[in-house]
Amino acid sequence: MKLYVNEAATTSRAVMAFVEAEGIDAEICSVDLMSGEHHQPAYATLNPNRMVPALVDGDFVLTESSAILRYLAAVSGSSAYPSDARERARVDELMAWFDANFYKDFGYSFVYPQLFAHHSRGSAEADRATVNFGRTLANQRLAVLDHHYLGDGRAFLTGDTLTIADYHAASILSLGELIGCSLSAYPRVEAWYRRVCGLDSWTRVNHAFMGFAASLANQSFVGLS
Ligand SMILES: N[C@@H](CCC(=O)N[C@@H](CS)C(=O)NCC(=O)O)C(=O)O
Repeated sequence: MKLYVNEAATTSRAVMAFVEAEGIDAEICSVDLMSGEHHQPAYATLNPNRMVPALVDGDFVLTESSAILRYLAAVSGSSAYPSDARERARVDELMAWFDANFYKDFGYSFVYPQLFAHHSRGSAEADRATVNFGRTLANQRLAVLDHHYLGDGRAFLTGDTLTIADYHAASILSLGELIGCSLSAYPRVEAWYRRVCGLDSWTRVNHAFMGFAASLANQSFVGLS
């Protein structure tokens, strides 16, 4: 199996941490997003969306990090994607929520427009409006995560055991590290996030990302409050 990733990229890190934690035999193939390697035919043929990650298992090519996590959990028989229908549905619910709601607002409207020129909405005014809109929605989402999904003080997103939803979600939330985002208004979210960050597998795959975050530490960004 070959797993195409960028070591600092959000959705790549979730899959890499899971592969590392489960000891899954996958060759990690690095794709350089900064030089545009994902736009070159070799990679763009594999994933016409020109995004990482992508998994190649023989003649089977799979994109979308959440689908890759589910596939890897299935082929490795990992209990991190439970077989019980309701437990599995809860994991799917959280992954869908993070993909469709949280990543859109927190990542694409709040964090990315502050960092990357290709996420600009075309003018400084439009960028400011986007970031303000994203901040409002990100705070609403974090409040739901804090009070509802994690509201009973559970250790992980769907209960007391770690699942692929935790890898997926923590990698998206970790984007806040790039803009020095404080989670202090959301203590259950912060405690859960720190718990995932404390996993050996997480620490091992996040060196490049934390280096990137450190390189931005002197810049000022719009925060959550
Ligand atoms: N929904 C996709 C999103 C993948 C994604 O956003 N990948 C980013 C890195 S985190 C990427 O490849 N970006 C390339 C670019 O922005 O040009 C997934 O979960 O795999």
